[in-house]
Parts: sequence; structure tokens; C-alpha cells
Amino acid sequence: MKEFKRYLLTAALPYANGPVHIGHMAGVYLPGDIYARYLRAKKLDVKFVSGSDEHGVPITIRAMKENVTPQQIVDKYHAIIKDSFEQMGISFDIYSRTSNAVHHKTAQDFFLNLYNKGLFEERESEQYFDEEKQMFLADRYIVGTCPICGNTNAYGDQCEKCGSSLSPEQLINPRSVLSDAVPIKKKTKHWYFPLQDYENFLRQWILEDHKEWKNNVYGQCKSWLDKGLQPRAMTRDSNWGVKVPLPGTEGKVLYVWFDAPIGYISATKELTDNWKDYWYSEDTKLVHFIGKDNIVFHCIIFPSMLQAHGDFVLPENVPANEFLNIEGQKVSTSRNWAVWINEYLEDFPGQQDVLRYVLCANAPETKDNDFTWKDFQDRNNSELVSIFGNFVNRTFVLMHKLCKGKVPPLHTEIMDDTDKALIQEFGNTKTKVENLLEQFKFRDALFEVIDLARKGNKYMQDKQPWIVAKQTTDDGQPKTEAQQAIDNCLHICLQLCANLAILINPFLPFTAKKLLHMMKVVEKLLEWENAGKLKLLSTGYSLRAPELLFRKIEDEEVKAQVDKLEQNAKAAAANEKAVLQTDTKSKMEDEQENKPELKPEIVFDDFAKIDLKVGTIISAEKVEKADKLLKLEIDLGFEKRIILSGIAQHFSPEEITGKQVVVVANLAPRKMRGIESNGMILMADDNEGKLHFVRPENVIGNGSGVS
Ligand code: B3M
Ligand code: ZN
Repeated sequence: MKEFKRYLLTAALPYANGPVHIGHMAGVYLPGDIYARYLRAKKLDVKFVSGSDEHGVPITIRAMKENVTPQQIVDKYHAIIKDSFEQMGISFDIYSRTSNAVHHKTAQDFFLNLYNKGLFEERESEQYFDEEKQMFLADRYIVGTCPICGNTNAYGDQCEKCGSSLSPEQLINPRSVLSDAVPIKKKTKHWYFPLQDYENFLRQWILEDHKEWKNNVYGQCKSWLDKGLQPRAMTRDSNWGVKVPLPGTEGKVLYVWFDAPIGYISATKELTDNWKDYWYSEDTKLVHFIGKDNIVFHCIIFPSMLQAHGDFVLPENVPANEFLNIEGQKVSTSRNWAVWINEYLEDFPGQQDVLRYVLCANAPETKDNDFTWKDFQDRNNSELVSIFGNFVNRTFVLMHKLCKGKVPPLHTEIMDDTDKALIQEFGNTKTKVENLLEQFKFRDALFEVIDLARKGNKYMQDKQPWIVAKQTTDDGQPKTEAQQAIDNCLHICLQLCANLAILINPFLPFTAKKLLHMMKVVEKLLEWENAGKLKLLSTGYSLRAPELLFRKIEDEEVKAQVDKLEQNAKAAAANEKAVLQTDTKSKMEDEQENKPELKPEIVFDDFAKIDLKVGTIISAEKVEKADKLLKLEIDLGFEKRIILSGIAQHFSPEEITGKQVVVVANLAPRKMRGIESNGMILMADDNEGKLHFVRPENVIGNGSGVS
């Protein structure tokens, strides 16, 4: 394995349009923090950087919703997010923000570097423009009917109902979110990055040279590459963002996904004058911690930008995680189905490590995972309290009771196999945890540490020093051999506590701190190289009384949280409705409410089985003894057919002869009143029950297909 001189760890820049929730924490920030703390404990040169992503449409949308400026939004949420990270112990070396001047300059310089190399392709295209608001509309600012599922409130980039990704052109009846006006198409110029030119480089670099990447990441990259890469516009029409550093580009900014990853570079610049040592050197191990929705940007687009620029190191790994659901449902900001970190910190003061523990134990490392409050309680009560906390507490209580509050000596001559086996586990666990952390398998690494505490409990149970202490001499003192056995047990258990402090530190730093305090030792003890050692606490050293590491979480607390989740979601739904009724969306909402029950959903393939053709009615006549039926002869271009249609009460044969219609041409033949009908005519019936023919707007060739 390659040795690196420096480690540069980045965690995705959260959009400063809302607080961070447990999904963000479990997927991105906690893994990044664990890794950073582990590397620092190994005394490696580490920089862990992140910051708020303050540009882009999510920010402007939020500002619009709250009726304030984008700057007010980012100021508000940047402060909340930064505080949540600090309190949760996410140990960034810097948490910056993309509204900083350094960042604007860095991003503009980067853009100019590529521009001066002649890399961008300038393209004029037609984009939707809101004439009332006099501005171009970002995809998110356009709503309309989804061509796939019929949702009348689909966005220009995605339909949130059926999940299809869309382009604004695909929307039926597009409207501007800002004014509800029908947008017009207007010409605009943008700069496109030729992503397709980097395909060979990416194929080699990812698919050949980085086969060790996590399956989910490697797989997503491969599928992007196999689909083929397209040029990507790196500028947008907007007034919020990093201005395009070219003359005559008023009202244009850099695409948020162009500037945001450069935020990692600007943050490092802000942090240290030696930033080039980290970014310009092959000796740097650059690792991006992100969620799965950011994979393409970090593995395909940003590396291509870095490659195009030259000088920069490429990420060595991008251990992206999947998503964390809550109580079986996807986290949703708009539905307020989330556990917000700032609220957790208020509801569970001083219990950061409990959340860190549960989120790491349920980290969505290989697949989406679920967070439930019941599991939160169970893991706390039966793992943190009953295993880890219990072991430490018993050790300290017994040491005070049976060893005068001091680290007892180790009588090596009477050590038995049980003692030796446990001591052996110190080193074994260290090695296992290391290997797992190097592979970004944080859950398994954490479970190894808990398992070591479990082994400590078992050992204590086997040795039962409190029973041994009953073997006393006549004056009530334990017999020498008995005291020696007690000494050994507690000596080993105390050294195990010190080992646990080191091993748990990357995961639960607040707990490691408490352990240090109890053991009256300085932080240096937590250096990783000390793990696995037996002699961390000196014989005769007096230690403090135990403090409770974890407390039990009661049923009422869990119930309160579940209720809160549900109430929040209800309030959000009610709020959303109220907003919709007062703003421009009310019309669409009404349509939604009058929506008829639809037939069960079908997939496209079901629809594709139907063959629709345009035809002309060349003759029509009543069918004897059937007052509803007309017998129609239809010219389908390639053939003429007889079709029976139940429209006799609506139309006379004369008035429909010569009209074009749409026919279900592959419907199985059916006999009615002794006549075989070969197909079906499409009709629309209005609210009054009147029938109307469905037909092409203009007369077209018979036999034309309809799809
Ligand atoms: N702000 C998207 C997100 O929060 C984006 C990440 C930027 S990382 C450079 O999912
Ligand atoms: Zn849809």
C-alpha cells in the first residue's frame, strides 16, 4: 500500500438552506470525522475541511419561500450548521463558506485557467425566461405537468412524484414558479465543459486504477461512463453566485457544482499558507466524504476539472454512503420528516456520543439503512450502558473497593490463560479496527471496540473478584493469594479501560475524554500507537471515582421523539397546504383535489403494447336491434376495417362520415350482434357526459401512428 505524507479529507459542503439532519451526519460528517480523528491519533498530517455551500438554486428558493434575501438565508443557516457540527464534535480543521471572498476569487481563477486554455465551448441556446420577472428560469423555477406520471407540479429538473429526472422542455404546460406566467424561450450564452473528452482518462483512472473503491461508487461511475458523457454548462443565468469572470457577462454566475467543490480548495487556502502542499502533491491522500447523490460530481466532473486544470492531486478514494431513512421513511426536508441535529442537541444535552454511536452503528455504508428511535434506545441501553459503560463502571467501583483506588500491581507469575487471552485481545482489536478503518468500514470497526468491552465483562464475570475478596484471613483481610488474583484482574481491566479509551476515541470522543478524566491521564495517552499495550496506567497511580458514561434512555423519551416526528410532519403538511392555497399554486392544488381515482399504475411497457393508428371514417350505419351501436368502416391507410362503436345516441352516421379518428388497431376482434368488430375508436367524454372524438389537430395520413 502506498504511504502518503499528508491527508486531505473533505466532507460535502451542505447547502446553507436548512439545518443538518441525522442523514447528513451518518452518511458524510461522522465517517469523515472518525477517519480524521483516527489519522490524527496516528500522528499523521491531516487536514479535514468543509464549509457551507451558499450558492445555487436551493438557496434562492428558500429565500423566496421565506421572503428574505439569499444572503440572509445563508447567514442564518451557516451559523446553525456550523454550531451543530461543533457541538457534535465534528473536528473540522476549518468550516468555511462559499460566500467568502477567497472562494469567489479561487473559483473565478479556476474558471479562467480553463477558459484561457480554450477548453470551454461557448454555446447559445434557448432557455425559459420569465417576462414578468425579467429573468431566466433555472430548471427548479419551472413547474408543469410530468410527461411520465401526469403530476401537475413537476419541476423542470425532476418530478418528485414519480422520481423521473426531467428537462424543462419535457414539461407539459410549463409555468414560472415565480410569477405563474407561461415562460417564453429566449436566447442565452453559456460555457460548456467538454466532459466527453475526459472519458478515456476517467475509464483508466476509476475503472482500472481504482477497483478498490466501494461497489456502490464504482458501479455508479461505470454506469455514468457507459451511458456516455455530454458537455456540461458551467455557467448559469442568475444574480446569486460567483460572477462569471468575463466581460459582458452581467447576470451570469458559475454553475453551483462548478464552484462548490472548488470550495474544498478555498477552505484549505484559508486554513494554511501551505495549501499547495496538500493540493499540488502526489504525496497527499485526498478523500472525499459524500452521500450517494453527489457521486457523479466528485468522481466524474470535479476530477475532470482538476485534470483539465493540471497541478492538482486527484481523490484517492470517495467512500460515498447511501441514505439513512427515519422510521422506515425517506428523510424529507419539505415534509419535515427528519431528526435535526440542532434539535437533538437541545433534547438530549450532553449526549452527543449516543447519537454518534447509533448513527455509526447504522451507517448506510452499503445500502440505505433505517434509523428508529426504538433502536436508538435499544443500542444505548443494551450496548452503551450495559456493555461499555457497565464494564468501565464495574472496574472503577471494584478498584476503589478492593484496591484502595489505586492501580494494583500485576503479579505476572500467577497470570493464567484467561488473563493472557484477554491481554492478547488488546492488540488483536487494534489491528482489526485499523484494517476496517482503512477500508472505511466504520460500523464493523466500532463493533470490534464494543466487542472488546464485551470480552472485558466476560472476563470480570469469570474472575469474580468480589467473590474472591471473601477469602479472608482471621483479621478480615483477603488472603495474599486472593488479593493477588484481585490485583491481576483489576490491573488488566484498568489497562483495558485505557485501551478502550484509545480505540473508542475516533468514534466517541466525548466518552474518551471522560475516561481520561477518570484515569487522570493526559490526552497523549490517546495516541494510536498506545493501543494494544498493557502498561498504560502505572501501578500505584490513584484514579478518580467512576462517573457515569451513559445513562439509560426511558420509554417516555423515545415516545416523545416519535410523537414529535409525526407532529412535525403533520404541521409541515398543513403549512404546505395553507401556503398553496394562498399563493399561485392554488389552482394546481384544486386540480389535485378534484383528481379522480386512477386505475392502478402501469409501466411504460404496458402502454407500449397498445398500437394506436389514425384512420378516417368512410362510412357509418346503424346496427339493427342495437340502439347504441354504429357500424363504421374505417380507412387505416394500409387496410379498411369494420369497427362497431357505442356512439349511436351521440352522433348520426352522416355527421361523422369523413372524420378522422384514432383507433386501437391491435385490439382482439370481438363479435357483437353477429358482426365482428376489429378495433376501437378513442373518445373523450366531458363532465356533462357528452362524447368527443380524439383525433389529430390537423388532417394527416391514414395509418399514422400515435404514441
Ligand atoms: N451542496 C449538495 C448536497 O448538499 C452540495 C454538496 C456540495 S459538495 C462540493 O447534497
Ligand atoms: Zn412524474
